[in-house]
Amino acid sequence: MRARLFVLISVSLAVFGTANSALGRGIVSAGACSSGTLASTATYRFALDIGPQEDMYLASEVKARHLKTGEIMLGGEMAMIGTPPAGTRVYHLEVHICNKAGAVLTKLKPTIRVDQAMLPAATMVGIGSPMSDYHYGNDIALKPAAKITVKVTVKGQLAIFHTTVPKR
Ligand SMILES: [Cu+2]
Repeated sequence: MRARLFVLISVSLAVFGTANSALGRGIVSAGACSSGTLASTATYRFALDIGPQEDMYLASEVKARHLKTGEIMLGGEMAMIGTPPAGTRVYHLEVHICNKAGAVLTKLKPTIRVDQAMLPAATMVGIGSPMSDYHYGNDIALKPAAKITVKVTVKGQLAIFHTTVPKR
């Protein structure tokens, strides 16, 4: 969902197309850390988004199968959820991390905790999205409409989000 939104917003960025060369430094984008649930720390800005489950693929699969939707896994591991526990649904939780100027930061090693449970922070970008969609997160089973606390730590800086899981 978010990925598609970024395709619309960032068409001009996508035209540059130099996705890989943009890795490892800040990628300026108008909106990456300004929509969703926001938080900031001394040197970072964060945007948390919880949406529907996403299909995640390796870059090689995306190329070989000409996939147009889902997300490319750039690092880390996909959470294997199987059948979600009773009363929960599988969502996709993603955190965009920017510097104070709003440039998306890649290759950080954040820890993400959802109500104290660790969520493996894989790195991803939506298929067809510019690198400004780069984010950290994973699929996770959550209770629809539940109030949750998400804590993201980067280089000793803690951002705390209080948010509500979407109903669906
Ligand atoms: Cu993702």
